[in-house]
Amino acid sequence: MLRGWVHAGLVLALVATGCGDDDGDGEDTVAGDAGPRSDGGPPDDLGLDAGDAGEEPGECGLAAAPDLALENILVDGGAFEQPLFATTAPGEPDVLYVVEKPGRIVRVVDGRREGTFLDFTGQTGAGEDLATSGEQGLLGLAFHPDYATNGRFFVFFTPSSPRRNVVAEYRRSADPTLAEETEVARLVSIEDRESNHNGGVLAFGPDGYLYVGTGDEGGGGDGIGDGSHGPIGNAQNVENLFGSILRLDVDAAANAYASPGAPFVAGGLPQIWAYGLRNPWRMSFDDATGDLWIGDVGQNEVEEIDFLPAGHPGGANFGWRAYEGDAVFDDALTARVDGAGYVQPILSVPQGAEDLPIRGAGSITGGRVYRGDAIPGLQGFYVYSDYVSNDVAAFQRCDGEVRQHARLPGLRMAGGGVVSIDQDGAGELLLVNLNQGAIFRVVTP
Ligand SMILES: [Ca+2]
Ligand SMILES: [Ca+2]
Repeated sequence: MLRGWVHAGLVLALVATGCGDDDGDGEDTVAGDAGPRSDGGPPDDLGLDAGDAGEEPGECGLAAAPDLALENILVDGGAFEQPLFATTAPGEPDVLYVVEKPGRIVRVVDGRREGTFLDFTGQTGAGEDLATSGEQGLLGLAFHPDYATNGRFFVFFTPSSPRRNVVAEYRRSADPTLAEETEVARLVSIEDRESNHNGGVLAFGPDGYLYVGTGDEGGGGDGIGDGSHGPIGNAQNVENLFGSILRLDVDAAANAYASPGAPFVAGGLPQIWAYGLRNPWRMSFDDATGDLWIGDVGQNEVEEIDFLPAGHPGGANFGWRAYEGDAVFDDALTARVDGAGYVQPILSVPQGAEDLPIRGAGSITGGRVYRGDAIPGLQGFYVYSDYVSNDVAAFQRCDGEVRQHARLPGLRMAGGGVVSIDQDGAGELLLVNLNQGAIFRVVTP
């Protein structure tokens, strides 16, 4: 069966990826109605009008996506070792920092690997061994908005023995091409019984807070089969940090890094900004609007993209494990979730379907809204992909809905492998391909 093939293929393909479902148990089948819900529209319970953020006048002009092509960022035939993410640091627009899963951050200058900025391949800066199998390793990186002057940056990684999901602060050394080896502070440390679903994405929001994506701990079905994640699963439980978007004030160590205005100060943990996520492997802020986009990897049926407008008051519930994309997964929890700030996906992508812009989806890679200058026709498009698919696609959000949704054939990647859609110092898009050990810039042909 196609779905079984996709799932089995995913288990094999994800030996070295940080996303997707590798529980492989095959038992956590979808319960209840898998039919479509009334999705595609804006969340209607946010206390905000759908059109009040994220849409400048004229963005509903709905031009079709332009023709595009790929250009390897390395000009010397070099490669990366299991690259997961690329970004730039404030004040250094011409330097790319690339996260390699085995435990390195490497600097790329003028299309060449210049050297290793931070190295966890021996031990972390706190003297731990790094777990690197499967979805574990050095997963995320975010530079402080004032990095140019304060040298502060943050990493997400998975130490072993005992396994944890950690967010820690590091600093640039006196030599700007090297980080200090010693950890400065540990902001988050979550004990984690399962090697998969570790989230791993970090991003500073326009409010200056650090946002962190965490997975539902792992296994499959958020523990629905054996109750190991509690009666409502980890993602719906706001008394633990799993399955959430955390929002941290990196200067508030005395308050567990909780940010002012956090939605769960009472009746939950103050670091949680949003919850109900399975494995938010990628999220990004729209540089022009401040809107938040999240890609959440599905179980056996549906991948999803989630959207929160800038200015959202917090507390959004994205539905897992009651819902998997637009399908019911655990019908015992739907009534509870429907009454708790449920925000439906802006886009649901059925796994394995061949008649969609992303064909054969199995592990979505949330992307970002293009705000660069080099490709005017792509302005305002949200570009995303899927680790298992060979396709990259884009759409515009117009009147709260998905419009001009189309495959970008020039960006097709035989063998799949896109794990991140990032940007360089000029705002041009970068596609990080784990399978190829390569990063490509999106250009016009
Ligand atoms: Ca885990
Ligand atoms: Ca939780």
